[in-house]
Amino acid sequence: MNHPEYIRLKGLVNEHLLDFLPEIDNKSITLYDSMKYSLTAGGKRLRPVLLLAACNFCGGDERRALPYACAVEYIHTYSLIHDDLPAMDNDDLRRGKPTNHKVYGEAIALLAGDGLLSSAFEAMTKDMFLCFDDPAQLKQSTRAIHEIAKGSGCRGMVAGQCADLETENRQCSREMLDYIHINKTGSLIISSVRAGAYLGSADINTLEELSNYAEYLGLAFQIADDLLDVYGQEDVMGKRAGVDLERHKNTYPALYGAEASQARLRELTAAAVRVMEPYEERGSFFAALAASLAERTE
Ligand code: GRG
Repeated sequence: MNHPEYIRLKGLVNEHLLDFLPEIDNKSITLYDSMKYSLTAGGKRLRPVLLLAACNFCGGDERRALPYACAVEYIHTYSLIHDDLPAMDNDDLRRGKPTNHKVYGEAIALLAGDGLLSSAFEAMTKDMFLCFDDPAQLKQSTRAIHEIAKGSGCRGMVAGQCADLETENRQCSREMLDYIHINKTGSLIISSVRAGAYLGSADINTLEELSNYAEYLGLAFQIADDLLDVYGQEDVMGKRAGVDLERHKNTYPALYGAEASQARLRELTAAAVRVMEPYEERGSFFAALAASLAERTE
């Protein structure tokens, strides 16, 4: 996305992405290198940008939210490393580079994912220690961490991934497909927005509206990803195209066809834009981000 605010927030995340990793002993240098390899391989940084933007939208301080933003990118990167492993999607290319296990081997790739996941919680709880004397901030911080734990775990991303693997090679219902998409992809996106809103001390109505926006965006994002797998260019995506079809994955285009998937994508992004319309200029970044998703696949 070319929106100046997206570029600015993405730049901030890239600049500070390694700052919140724990200091690692020299003897674990391979672990650190493999974590760093995947973190710095590129990526859109969508989830951390959303977290920072939601915090700003609610009047919070984006600098305070940075460890949380980087933490969600650690979690996202861990999920990609594990997803690429032979036991899951068995991919050779990610973010335009050889996947982690192709460079470091399967065992180290597993550990790099584990290391990134726990580093995320170390980074966020380290920030939480700094708020012990400020009950309001401590409350925001606890809520944000709980939100991210929930969205990335067995009530969110991990559950979605499990359902995705279990339904491979057999046709699943439309309800199940939505369950997979909403959990595997949507939940970390939703959690990122909600965590940012908590860190910005959102009131209940704003939290609700941002959550609605993120729900539309999360599902739209996965439908766009499904469509790109069929019609996207490998050099732009940084990964192999046509993989979903090869693996008999349940996707929107497979179940509904390309045209209906594109229509559903447009419906969802339009709904996300509508949620932000009453906020006028203040909501314009979120609206533009949602609109750009539909354009990505046209
Ligand atoms: C292994 C627990 C576990 C979960 C894996 C994220 C995920 C769940 C699997 C990756 C496979 C995939 C294509 C999932 C759909 C979500 C998605 C579109 C991921 C890619 O996110 P982007 O496009 O990637 O934001 P970048 O590289 O830009 O960060």
